[in-house]
Amino acid sequence: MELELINHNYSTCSQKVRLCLHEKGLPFKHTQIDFRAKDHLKPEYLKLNPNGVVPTLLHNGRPVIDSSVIMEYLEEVFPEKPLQPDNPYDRARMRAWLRFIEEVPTAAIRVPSFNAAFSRHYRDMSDAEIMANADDRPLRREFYRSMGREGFEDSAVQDSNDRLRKTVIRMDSTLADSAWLVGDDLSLADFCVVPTIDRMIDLGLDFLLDDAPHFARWWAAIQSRPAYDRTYIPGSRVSHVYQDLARSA
Ligand SMILES: N[C@@H](CCC(=O)N[C@@H](CS)C(=O)NCC(=O)O)C(=O)O
Repeated sequence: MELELINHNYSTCSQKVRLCLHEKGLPFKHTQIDFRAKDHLKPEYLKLNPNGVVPTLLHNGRPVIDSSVIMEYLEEVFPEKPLQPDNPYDRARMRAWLRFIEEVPTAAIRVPSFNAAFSRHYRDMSDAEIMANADDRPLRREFYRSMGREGFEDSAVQDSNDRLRKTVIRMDSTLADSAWLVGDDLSLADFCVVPTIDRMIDLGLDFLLDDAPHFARWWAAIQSRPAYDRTYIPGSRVSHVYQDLARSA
């Protein structure tokens, strides 16, 4: 197989790439790592991705890392069924969205995700174990240190909610004038933020999506893409794995 995606079903960064691969109709081998076994921190994986995170794309065996970089790489190598504008100015607008999404909502969603789902794995660790666990993470040492054993404090949760809400408002204002985040065509910018929105809903943060009618229309359009269903296979939501998070319909 020409393309292999080393990833995790419920990793939001992996979902960005899966959305693109499915939308572009590119077959790929789906290799899932085991986070609990720390597969992503083992020497053989760190040789491919020294950041110790997923996803990693292997293209004919060569690694490409970082989800947004992978998305743009796929555009360059497989330009059929494009997911980027054909002119430099609009591509710059798309990239500005990518950078904003990486810096603001992608970082913000980690706080409620860890508090609701993942921090439970650290609750019974000693201080030394907490520090050693944080020190193992090439990209996220400070993040794991500040989470500690109890999860993030209320002020961090509030700050994260504010950043998520500001993202929705900014999107709603853009989507008042265009079908997608960059003009009339779906692009990488839209797919970059989809996993954060899906995670917000999964965690019960959908109240942050209220009163945003243009955003609501966009979200319905995203959900009607076949690529969306093909990406959100069983195990792709934290509530599929941590069943105490599942809400009754
Ligand atoms: N900038 C990287 C970030 C990737 C990232 O943070 N991946 C998360 C899952 S969404 C991960 O592998 N976390 C592992 C960990 O926290 O140990 C990208 O976009 O690929």
